[in-house]
Amino acid sequence: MPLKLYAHPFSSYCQKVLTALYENGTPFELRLLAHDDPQVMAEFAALWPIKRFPLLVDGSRTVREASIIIEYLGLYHPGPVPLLPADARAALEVRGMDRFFDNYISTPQQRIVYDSLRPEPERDPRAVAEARAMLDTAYGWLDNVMAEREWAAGDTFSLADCGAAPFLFYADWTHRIGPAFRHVLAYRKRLLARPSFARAVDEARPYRPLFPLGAPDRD
Ligand SMILES: N[C@@H](CCC(=O)N[C@@H](CS)C(=O)NCC(=O)O)C(=O)O
Repeated sequence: MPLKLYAHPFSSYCQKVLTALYENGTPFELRLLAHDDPQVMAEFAALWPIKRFPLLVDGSRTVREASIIIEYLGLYHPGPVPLLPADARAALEVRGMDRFFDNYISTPQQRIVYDSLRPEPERDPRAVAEARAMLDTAYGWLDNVMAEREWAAGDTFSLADCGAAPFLFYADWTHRIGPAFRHVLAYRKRLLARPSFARAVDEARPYRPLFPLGAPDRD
């Protein structure tokens, strides 16, 4: 039975998992979450009432949360590119960077985008200002880290880079990464050149008009 991934190509968390799948050439069936396909939407809601995607189904097993899905793939469907080091101490650094990208790049980025989708009277300018400040702080911290590294956790592409790629991609669209953060900008460029992520970006191109803040004419 093929792996099934409930996902949407334009979603950052889905691109995180797609990047891991493409790194290893892992075959899977995409269950495209689209509002004009109520069957797939109903399947998804029944499997995961929290309704955050992506979601992986492997036979009778349902796997939630992008980072866990990537770790699961490494354990149950390993390919030529291990995305988590076998050494537990090295793995801790990868997981630490993975948490950084989820919590301090993606979370504030999503907050800004979700706020923009609300009707004007329901918007929260203070939360948006805090999210922008968090992104500036996170860019600054990451710039120091990436001054010394090729990939998020060192010399090897890992789980942390799978998340960094889409999160920095959309973070720059949402709250521009300024020229002062040159190591972050260079890292984002390396991520865009990585064939696995470049494929995810290409597959999502048709959906760019959906970006609520307006997709910039680059990347
Ligand atoms: N913690 C989840 C977050 C997933 C997430 O936020 N996915 C977004 C799409 S990028 C989503 O489900 N959005 C739908 C919504 O918020 O209703 C993970 O790591 O997989």
